[in-house]
Amino acid sequence: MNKDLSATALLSRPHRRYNALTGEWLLVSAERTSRPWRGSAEAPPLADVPAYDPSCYLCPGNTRANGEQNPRYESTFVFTNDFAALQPDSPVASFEDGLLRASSEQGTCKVICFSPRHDLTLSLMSAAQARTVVDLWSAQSETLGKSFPWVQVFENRGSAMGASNPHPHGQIWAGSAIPREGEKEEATQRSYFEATGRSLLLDYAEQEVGGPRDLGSDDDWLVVVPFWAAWPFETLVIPRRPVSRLPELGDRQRDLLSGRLVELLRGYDGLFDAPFPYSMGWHQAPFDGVERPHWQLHAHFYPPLLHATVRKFMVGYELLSESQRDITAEVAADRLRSAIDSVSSKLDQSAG
Ligand code: H2U
Ligand code: ZN
Repeated sequence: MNKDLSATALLSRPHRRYNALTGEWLLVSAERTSRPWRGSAEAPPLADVPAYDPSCYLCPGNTRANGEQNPRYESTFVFTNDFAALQPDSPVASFEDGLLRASSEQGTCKVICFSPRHDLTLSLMSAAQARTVVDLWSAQSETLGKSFPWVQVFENRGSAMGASNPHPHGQIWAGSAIPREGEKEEATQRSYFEATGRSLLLDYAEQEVGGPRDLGSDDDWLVVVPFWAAWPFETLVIPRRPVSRLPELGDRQRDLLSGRLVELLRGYDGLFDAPFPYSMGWHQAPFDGVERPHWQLHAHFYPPLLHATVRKFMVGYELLSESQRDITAEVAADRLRSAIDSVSSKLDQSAG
């Protein structure tokens, strides 16, 4: 087996890659991006977002859709989603009739505002400001984990990803069942740990550090375009020491993470010189009191754009057969790394 990817014909020809974290394969059709595109174009993101918007339901002091008034918060702010998809008092029940099965689900949905400023996205924050968001994710995970085993922290950024409002915010949905993605990652990490005695993602991180898909690493963190990325500029953020859940992160890990996140997000915004849409979220071990040494905390970033105004659609083949991407993970990593470097050098110049 050849251990040097660039010495194979794979990089320039259609091939499949294995996603070790989900156990699924995907198709990589390198150099397919030159095909003509006459489909839909994404609207350019809103310019000139004000620091306060009197019509925003997340700004401090404003009234939400259910008539409640937000406090005049000065840092972060959390409230229960007024249109929650999960309810804590959903009655416990189950149903089975041959192949038909259903079971009730209990949970809660929180909306988490990252800043009182309507215009201060994570990518525009200083590392110290981003740290308040890291602390918020952790504290909310700890609290919600006392009542529900699955705590899904996420952010939809930009209208292309369905965000309803530019005010910097994320969501947390906590529920009683381990959902599909959690189950897949539980199975792959567990079987790797049982076979080797090691953590799948820690081993993966060590293999990627300093390599062609590494976008930035330090003693505690790796930001990488995963070898098996499906979305064009997908990234994975992995702690380099064993950590199962967000609340376990120490002070230094949180500081370094805040810096890495801001660096990555500025690179994303720099790529097409516009606020970059994405869905991101943390995968952490279930909060069910069970020891899960195989589980490694990590964040996924799934941005939809292939070009400034062209999005990747996960449609026909992707829906019916398997995920497919047009540029290799290595090309995407080169472009993202250049964007990160050029934003950093501009910041250095303006500071100096
Ligand atoms: P998204 O932008 O990712 O959709 O998140 C915003 C959430 O805020 C959305 O789930 C909730 C919506 O239900 N929301 C409220 O809870 N109260 C409001 O007044 C408006 C929106
Ligand atoms: Zn994951």
